[in-house]
Amino acid sequence: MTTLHDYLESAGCDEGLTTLIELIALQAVPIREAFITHQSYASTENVYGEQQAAMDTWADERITMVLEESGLVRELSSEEQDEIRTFSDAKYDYAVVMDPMDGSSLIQTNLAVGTIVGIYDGGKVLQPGRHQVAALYMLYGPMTTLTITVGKGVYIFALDHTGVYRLLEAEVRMPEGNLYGTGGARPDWTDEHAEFITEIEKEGAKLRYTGSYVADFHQILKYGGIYCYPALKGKPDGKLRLMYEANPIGFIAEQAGGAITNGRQNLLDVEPGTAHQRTPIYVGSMNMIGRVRECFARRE
Ligand code: AFP
Repeated sequence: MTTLHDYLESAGCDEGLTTLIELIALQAVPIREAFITHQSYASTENVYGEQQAAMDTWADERITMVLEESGLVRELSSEEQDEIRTFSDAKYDYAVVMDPMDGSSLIQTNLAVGTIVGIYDGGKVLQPGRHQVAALYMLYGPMTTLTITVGKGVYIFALDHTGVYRLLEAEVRMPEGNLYGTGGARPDWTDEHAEFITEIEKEGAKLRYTGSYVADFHQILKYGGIYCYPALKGKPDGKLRLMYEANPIGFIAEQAGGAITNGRQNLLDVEPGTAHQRTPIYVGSMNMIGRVRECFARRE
């Protein structure tokens, strides 16, 4: 069965990118082990003022250390760190953005959480998402899976008991579908968002939302539909982050035949101003994204 290594070679990835992707993917092994010993919340807050789960800081420190030691990464920006890190000794020019532990508030409930990563060439993380050379996420569910694109379609691998990723699904296509998940409380939704949700609910869309973006998106990737975290009254940029959450998942969605938008613009085209900027997110099947665009255009 095709391994991740076989696939990256056949996709024409050079040695540096192959090594970097494999190194990141293999962090799933210690991360899975650490869940048992890092159940609690830490006493620290991240740059957004959110209390960090013990696994937020553990996974962040672990992946940061591994990337710094690898010599493959010149810049690193993590959702859990205030500043962009520069590794001046790096021999390669890759730049990495990451949400080391997405959905961490669900760890104590044993629901699926994940690690999201975007990789750029050229040594800089502040680039539009469209410039990513690879995007991936590990999903820690009943299986540990790696969903990846290197700009040549989307592939899903499963981690086996020997620590090898084996191909589970090639050339994944996101079907049209009618599942939806949305963040934010209904009284806080904007008029555009409320109208969109009301319309799709009337047409039979079915709610599926856990509060773990990576898990909720994976369901949309497999079954079709839409994941939304909208602008909220008083929070026009919503909650999720452009660089760590929107761009890697958006790249994967596009490569699977879906799309990502803030309602008015494809998020992969947004030039990031700062590493931690937030954005409203709508990501999913083409039919649903088309409906979002229509709803927003009607209110222009
Ligand atoms: P945590 O990593 O703090 O659990 O945040 C998760 C997240 O950024 C994203 O994974 C979820 O989709 C979203 O927040 C959930 O937010 P709500 O709790 O407001 O629904």
